[in-house]
Amino acid sequence: MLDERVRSALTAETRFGDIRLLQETESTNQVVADLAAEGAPEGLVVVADVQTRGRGRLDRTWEAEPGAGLLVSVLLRPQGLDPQRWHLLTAAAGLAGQAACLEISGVGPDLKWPNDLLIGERKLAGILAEVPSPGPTGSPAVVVGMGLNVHSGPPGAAVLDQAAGRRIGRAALLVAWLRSLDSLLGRWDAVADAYREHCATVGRFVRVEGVAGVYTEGQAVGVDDHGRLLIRIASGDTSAISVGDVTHLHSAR
Ligand code: BT5
Repeated sequence: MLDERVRSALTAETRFGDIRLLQETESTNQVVADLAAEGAPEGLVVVADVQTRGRGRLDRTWEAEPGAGLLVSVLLRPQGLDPQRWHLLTAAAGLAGQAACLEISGVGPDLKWPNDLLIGERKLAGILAEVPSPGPTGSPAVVVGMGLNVHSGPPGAAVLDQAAGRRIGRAALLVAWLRSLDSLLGRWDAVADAYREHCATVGRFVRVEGVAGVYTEGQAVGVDDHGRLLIRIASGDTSAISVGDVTHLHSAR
């Protein structure tokens, strides 16, 4: 999937020098989490053709036929970044996904809070950030994984090949994502600003289903410094949501 020239360029220019390509695994996030617990350094990348237990948030699954999508996880060790701002790692991965799609396929998906890339209202990609045990080094670890439908996806999902009208290379997309992610990491204020600017949820009327099945409806008016979605509800008050599934209802008029 990656030739030597590309690998050495990534090693020279980014933190992502150690890229492991697997045919099949349970979950690339799990592989990276296990290696993090053994002390692997920041920059490890694991890519798989197929996952037997690809996961989403809240015990959900990520589905992808063998070879159909980009299934990738990276190990980050965000030294010096307040854990309250670790949501910026998900934001950076989403912004990098958007940039990589645009660069390689000409299609620029929308970012939906907190962790999706959409084409229209269909989901193209999802991002999952998990905090494994930091390992023997004691330095903090965050695994950031992305699943992106390149050649096909489950019914109702967006697929990059279809949106672009041609076959898109998974390797090119991977390299563009890693380069873009590398350039964003550490520029935390810029990531926060770019996320607010590019997040298509902000400005929309939305319904959010929270963890306990509690619904909040209103206009999304921003994302705060903790990564929470701010919703202006009917009473005029603002509600801050940290975890939930958003449905975009209609645009602001
Ligand atoms: C996510 O969760 O969207 C995060 C998905 C992260 C997957 C990557 S793949 C590489 C790495 N290794 C892993 O094990 N995981 C990461 P969430 O927001 O909870 O959305 C999950 C929901 O998306 C599912 O319940 C389905 O409804 C839907 N879904 C599953 N597979 C999909 C696909 N291929 N395309 C679009 N939607 C999908």
